Amino acid sequence: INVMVKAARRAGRSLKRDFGEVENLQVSLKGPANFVSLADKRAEEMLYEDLTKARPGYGFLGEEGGIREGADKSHTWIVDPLDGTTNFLHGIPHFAISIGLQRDDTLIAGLIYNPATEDLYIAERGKGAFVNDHRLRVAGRRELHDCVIACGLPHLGRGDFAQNQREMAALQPKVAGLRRMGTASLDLAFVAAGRFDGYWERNLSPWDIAAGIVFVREAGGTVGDINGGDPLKTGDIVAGNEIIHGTLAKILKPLS
Ligand code: LIP
Repeated sequence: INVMVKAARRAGRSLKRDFGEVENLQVSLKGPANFVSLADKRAEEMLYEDLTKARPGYGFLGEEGGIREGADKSHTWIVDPLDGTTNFLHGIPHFAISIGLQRDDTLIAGLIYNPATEDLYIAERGKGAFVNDHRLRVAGRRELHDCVIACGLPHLGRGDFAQNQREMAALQPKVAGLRRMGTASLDLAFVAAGRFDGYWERNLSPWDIAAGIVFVREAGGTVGDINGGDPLKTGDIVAGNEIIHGTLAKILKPLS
């Protein structure tokens, strides 16, 4: 955790300097509406440098650089240097660095850091989840009609719009509110913090959710793939307390 915190703080200072400087960030497209900028690349290189210096053998899977193998085949950092790139480039201060640590097939630690608000979330398997030293606990609401549920929306070039419309039609009338914030790691951190009662999204990448999965579990919640598999492999995730997770999965699964 100390290694992760130190690395995230340095990369976070770099993101903070770059925030609001879009014209100097050489923004380009990786695919339709899939932006990357110098800010993402700089932050990822800093994280790679610091994390591999502290743990030389570990592998490193980053959103921008892909997989960089290490001698230690059992440990891998799973890193999104800038989750919520679109928010960042539009001056919306809701973005994060997300670092997960996997040992063999188990996620053992996570860090999510929003440099704009300086909220630092840390979680370690079996030791709990915290934001700025306050312990996190998922919300206890049991009925969907009391719940605020977060989601992701497909956008230009990515996702199944018809499926998303079926999901919206099924859920919108049943919940107290739906939210789309634009940063998957923070959506999961907010579920862990009990701010959102639940969350689902499809077509995500491992770096969007590796850290967040540890948070939901350590805050007493349930997180899985919509169809029951491993969300890290499928990218289709649903999270909440045990009851809300079950209710959401039951509604979403037949719409898959
Ligand atoms: C983004 C997510 C966002 C999701 C987008 C995208 P990026 O990550 O966190 O919530 O809806 O599809 O994957 O690309 O900004 O790191």
